[in-house]
Amino acid sequence: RQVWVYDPEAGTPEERARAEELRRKFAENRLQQKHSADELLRLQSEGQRRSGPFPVDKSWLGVGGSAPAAAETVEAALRNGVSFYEGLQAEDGHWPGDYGGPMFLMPGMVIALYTTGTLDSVLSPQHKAEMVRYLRNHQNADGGYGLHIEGTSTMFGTVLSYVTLRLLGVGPDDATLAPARTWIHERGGAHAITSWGKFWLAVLGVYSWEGLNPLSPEMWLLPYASWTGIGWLHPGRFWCHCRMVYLPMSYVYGVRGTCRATPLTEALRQELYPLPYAKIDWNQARNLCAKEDLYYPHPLIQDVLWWALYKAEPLLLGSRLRGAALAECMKHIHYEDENTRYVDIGPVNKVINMLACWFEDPGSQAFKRHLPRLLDYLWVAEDGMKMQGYNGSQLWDTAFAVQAIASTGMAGEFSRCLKRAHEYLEQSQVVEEAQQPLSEYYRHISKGAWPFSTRDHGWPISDCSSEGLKAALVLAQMDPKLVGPPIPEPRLCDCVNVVLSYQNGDGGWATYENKRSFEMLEIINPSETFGEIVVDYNHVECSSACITALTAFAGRYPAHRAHEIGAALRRGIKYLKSIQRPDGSWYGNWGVCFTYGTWFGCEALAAVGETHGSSASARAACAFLLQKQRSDGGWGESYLSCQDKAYSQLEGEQPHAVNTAWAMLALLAAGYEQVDRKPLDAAARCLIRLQEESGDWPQQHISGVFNRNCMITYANYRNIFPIWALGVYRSKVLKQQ
Ligand code: LAN
Repeated sequence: RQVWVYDPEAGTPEERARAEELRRKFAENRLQQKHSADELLRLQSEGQRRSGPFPVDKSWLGVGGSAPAAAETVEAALRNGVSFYEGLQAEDGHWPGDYGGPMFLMPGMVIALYTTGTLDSVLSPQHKAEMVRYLRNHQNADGGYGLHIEGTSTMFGTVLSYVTLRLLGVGPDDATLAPARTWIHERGGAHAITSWGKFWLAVLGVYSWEGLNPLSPEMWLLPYASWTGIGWLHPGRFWCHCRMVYLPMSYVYGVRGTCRATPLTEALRQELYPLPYAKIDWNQARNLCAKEDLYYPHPLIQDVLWWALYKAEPLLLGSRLRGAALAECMKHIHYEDENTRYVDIGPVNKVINMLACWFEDPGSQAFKRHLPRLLDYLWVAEDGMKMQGYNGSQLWDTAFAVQAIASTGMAGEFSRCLKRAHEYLEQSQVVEEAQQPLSEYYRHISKGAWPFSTRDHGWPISDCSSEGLKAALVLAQMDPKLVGPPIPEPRLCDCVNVVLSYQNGDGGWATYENKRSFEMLEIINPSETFGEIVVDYNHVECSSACITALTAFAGRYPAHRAHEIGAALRRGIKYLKSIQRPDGSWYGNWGVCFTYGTWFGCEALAAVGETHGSSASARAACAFLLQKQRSDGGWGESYLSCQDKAYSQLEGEQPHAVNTAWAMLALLAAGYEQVDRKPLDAAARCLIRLQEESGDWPQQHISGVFNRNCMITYANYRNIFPIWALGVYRSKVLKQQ
């Protein structure tokens, strides 16, 4: 658990002054990036975004002054990089890091705390001060707030940040709030917020429940079986994050769970709208959404569906059927809470589950158990306190870090660090199933899996299991005297069992579960701001991670389920080739973006022996990456790639260390050094130039994404991937000299 506790006595006055100084520097750096984000809109309209090929000066391809970095320089950069990174490791072996980014999470927590009357008992004055600092830091120049820290202003971000600051005690005439309010009013008012925003405002009592499209809890009473036809619409078939968010939302909607009226909620009813509250047309507001927020507009069929449910709602409200539906919802909410030790699958259902437990019974044990686990989601960084996208990225970062450090060939030197990471891996594997019967709760098997964060959280994920398995296998090959005892074989076999179970009929792998419905179901995605949330889709990342884990495992334990693994690999590779884009790239779903996806694509091909020399697919991928390489040797992809699904780089930006590392790793996996090492030499030099004296790399633009449109910070990536890329470069290119 990563829990922040304020200690007024911590550090000497000098240390505190230094920390303040660092914080100022970091915040300024963030804000500079913010300004470039504000310019996005202008740049977009001026057509200054480019997707290459770039008219680059590739003079570095020649000789003079561009000789490859000397082996000693690379070695020193690596040693410096790993020893700095080792300093960030926690005692239990993982690497704590900022997992913030989205701007719509903390408001949910603050509204839930305010509603349940626990704001002051859960958050200390220092928590609140840091939250206010964060919200001040991330305001855009136009007064609004984005969906995420680098995004252009949206109604969702602006209204929720406004409300949060007010609940945290900031007055309406404050220099941050006045321009935010103007931003809202100029666009018609807070009723043009997205549907999730409408939900939060309704809970707080500053928006009418009449203004929501129905979140009918009755959907949980539909039959699940597909032969019934309607069974395809059962929430048990949704992507687990979508299912787990709409579950407590529909409970709270179904009971119209609302905060008591207070002078502050009264004031907000006046501040949020440019017209009198009583004059708002709620029926019309149901489908109102500011154009700034609209990423996935409702198809017509949805409007028809919501209209029908809206008409049915007065009959359902308070009925016996509603009672049965609500009981079914609470059954699933309690199950989720208990099976994640009240952490819950993510930040959104965490706070809404807590609210549901409170509305069910304010004095309940369930509600009390929720409270301390809120702190797992909070994180203080140089820009203030934020709510993170998960309870951390502990396992994920640790699994990558192990592979990165192992690639440097300096394991002996850093064995203490690897040993601790090894212990963390061992401790965080999920060793038992969730409570039975799994199928009644729509849960996939977990035993043997690795989670994204911690064992307490415990939801299994295909690629986290695979990266965990690969890290365990790498460590198992090292001297146990140095890195500790290997994880026993039966536990690795359990993991393989999970990984195999995740493969879908079409050969691909999705995230937490098998694909349970059709892409077509996306037409009922009501979220406006998020794309592709209804179905657990296959992804290049998950598929590649599973393929590379299975090949690594088969290399060490060739007899175990050999036939099945062989067949899974063949189907998996075929699937991956089918989703490679005509330009040779893969679209990355969880990182920015084509450099990330293409790295995974190349790793999977390499795992089955397909490289530049032998595979057209690998050659196409290399050609794509080389075409995007900048004249400074690096790569720098903008997050706009993710939303637009087209490679995007902004004019005037620095090369990005993480993109550069991904592209290098991809080229190295494809064996491009055997064709021409010069692009790799230039990329390595670029990474070394970007490295700071301390051995750290700068935190540049945001690197992670989900559901196409929302970005998320992976602070550890700035260290892990440059180390990994230079490590592989050193062993594959320099050692071959
Ligand atoms: C994550 C975090 C980890 C991520 C990887 C393992 C990196 C990826 O390869 C598979 C998908 C997964 C597990 C993932 C899915 C979506 C998550 C859970 C997140 C990005 C963290 C936050 C996000 C969650 C959906 C945020 C809440 C928002 C909703 C739209 C429900």
